[in-house]
Amino acid sequence: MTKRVAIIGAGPSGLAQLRAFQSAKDKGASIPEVVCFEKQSDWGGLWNYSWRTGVDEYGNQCHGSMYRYLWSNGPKEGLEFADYTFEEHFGKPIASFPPRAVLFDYIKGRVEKSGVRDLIQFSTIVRDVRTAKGGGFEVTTRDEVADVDSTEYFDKVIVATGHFSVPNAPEYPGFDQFNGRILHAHDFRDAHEFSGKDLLILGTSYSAEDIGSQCWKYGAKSITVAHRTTPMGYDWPDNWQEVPKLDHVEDTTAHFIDGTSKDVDAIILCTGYKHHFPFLPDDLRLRTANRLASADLYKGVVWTKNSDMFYLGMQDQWYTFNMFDAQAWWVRDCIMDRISLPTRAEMAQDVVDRVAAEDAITDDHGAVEYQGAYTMELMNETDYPSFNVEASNQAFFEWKKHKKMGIMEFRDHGYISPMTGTKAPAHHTPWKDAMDDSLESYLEI
Ligand code: FAD
Ligand code: NA7
Repeated sequence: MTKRVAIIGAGPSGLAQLRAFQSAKDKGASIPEVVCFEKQSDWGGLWNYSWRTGVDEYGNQCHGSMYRYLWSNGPKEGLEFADYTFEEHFGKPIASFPPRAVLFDYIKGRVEKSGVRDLIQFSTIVRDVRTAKGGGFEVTTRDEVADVDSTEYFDKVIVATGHFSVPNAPEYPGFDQFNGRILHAHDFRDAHEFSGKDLLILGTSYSAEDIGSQCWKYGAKSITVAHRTTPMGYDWPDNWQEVPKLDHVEDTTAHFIDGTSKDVDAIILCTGYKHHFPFLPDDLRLRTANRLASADLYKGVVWTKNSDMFYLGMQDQWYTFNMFDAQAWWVRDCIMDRISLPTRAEMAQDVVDRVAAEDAITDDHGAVEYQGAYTMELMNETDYPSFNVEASNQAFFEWKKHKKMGIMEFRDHGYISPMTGTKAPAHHTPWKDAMDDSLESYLEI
C-alpha cells in the first residue's frame, strides 16, 4: 500500500516539502501519496499578502502578518534556495533586500516550475488531527468553499503552519481606557495610517524595528520604543527614542517605569507570536518558546512522542527558506525510509543536547553559526544540493555590521550569493527614499 502523507500549510515550509517529494520523483523514486491542505486560497503563506485582519472570509483566524511596503529584513543571501537561485528566477542578479512581492514571486517560481500545485487543496482548513487506532492519523478538514467537512486517514502528518500568526498580546494597566488605537503587529497593514502620529511601540525585536522604521519612513511624527529587557541600541533618527518598560497608560499618556511619560496617538504591540495549533490534541501538540532549538523535536523536525508526526519551520529564524528545504528533504527521506530513526530515548537526548548547545551561545554571531550548522547537518544527510553555508553566515555578519552603521541605510548594501558567488548590485534607490515596493520598480536597473 502506498503511504499517505498530509502536509498542513502551503507556505514556504509546506512548499519545500512538496518540492522535496517532487525532486525524488524526478529522479525516478516511487514517492508516497502526498496531499497538502492550505486554508488560504493561494500559496506562499505569510508572503501571500492579505488586507484582512481579524478573521478571514470564512470566520477563521486570519493568517497574514505581513504589511504593505515590507522589504526583507535580512539579506536574501541567507535564504536563497540551493536548487533554484535568484539569478535563475529573475534572469539577472538583483539587490539584497527584496520587497515582499519580489520574494513571493521567487517562492512561486520554483513550485510553478516543479508543477506541484495540483497536490494542494486550497481554501481547506485542517480542523482536527487524531491518532488513529493501530497507528497513523485521522485528519479532519473543511473545504470552506463547499462548506463540507471530511475525514481521511494518513500514515504521516507534517505540520507546516508557521508560528508568526497568532499574536502574543500582553495587557498593561490603562489599556482599556486608552483614547487611541492599540493593535498588535499581526494587524498592522499600512504605515500611512500613522503618518503625523506619535507612536508607542512595545518590543525590541524584528517587528518593533521594522514596523517602527516603516512608520518613520512614511511620516510618523515620533516613534517611542519601550523595552522590557534591553534597548535595540541603534543610532536612530532624531524623532525616535528608546525608553524603559511601559508601566501604565492614562488617557493618551504612556508612563514608563523610570517615571518619564509620553503622549501618544497609538500603541503597536510588537510583542511576538505564539506557537498555536488549535487543530492538534495535547499528545501531538508542540509547546515551545520561539528559539533555535525547539522543544520535543528530534533533529528539529520529528515529534519525539510519535515519530509519524513532523513539524517544519518551528524554530526562531535567521535562516529561512533554505533551512526549510533542508528540513523538508530530511523529513522526506525519513518518511521514505532512507533515514532511520534512533530510539525514543536517543531522540529525547538529541533535543536536550540541542537546547544546551543553544543555551551556550553568547551572541548573535554564535546564533547565526548555530543555525547555519544545523541547516548543513540536515542537508548533508540528504541529496539537497549542498551550498556554501559559510558564505551565508558571512552575509548575515556583514548585515549585522551594516545595521550598526546605519539602521535606515542597511538595505542599501549588497552581499555575495552563497549559490552563485555573484555580489548583489545596490538597489537603484536608497531604501528610505524608495516608496514604490512593486516588483516592476524593484527590478528596474
Ligand atoms: P507561513 O509562511 O506562516 O505559512 C503557513 C501556512 O499554513 C499558511 O499559508 C497558512 O494559511 C497555513 N495554515 C495555517 N493553519 C492552517 C490550517 N489549520 N489548515 C490549513 N492551512 C493552514 N523571513 C525571511 O526570510 N525574511 C523576511 O524578511 C521575513 N519577514 C517577515 C516579516 C513578518 C512580518 C513575519 C511575520 C515573518 C517574516 N519572516 C521573514 C519569517 C517567515 O516566518 C518565513 O519567511 C516564512 O513565511 C515561514 O514559512 P512557513 O511556511 O513556515 O509559515
Ligand atoms: P520576537 O522576535 O519573538 O520578539 C518579541 C519581542 O516582544 C521581544 O522584544 C520581547 O521582549 C517583546 N515582548 C514579549 N512580551 C512582552 C511584554 N509582555 N511586554 C513587552 N515586551 C514584550 O517577535 P517579532 O514579532 O519581533 O519577530 C517575529 C518574526 O516576525 C520575525 O521572523 C520577523 O522577521 C517578523 P524581550 O526581549 O523578551 O524582553
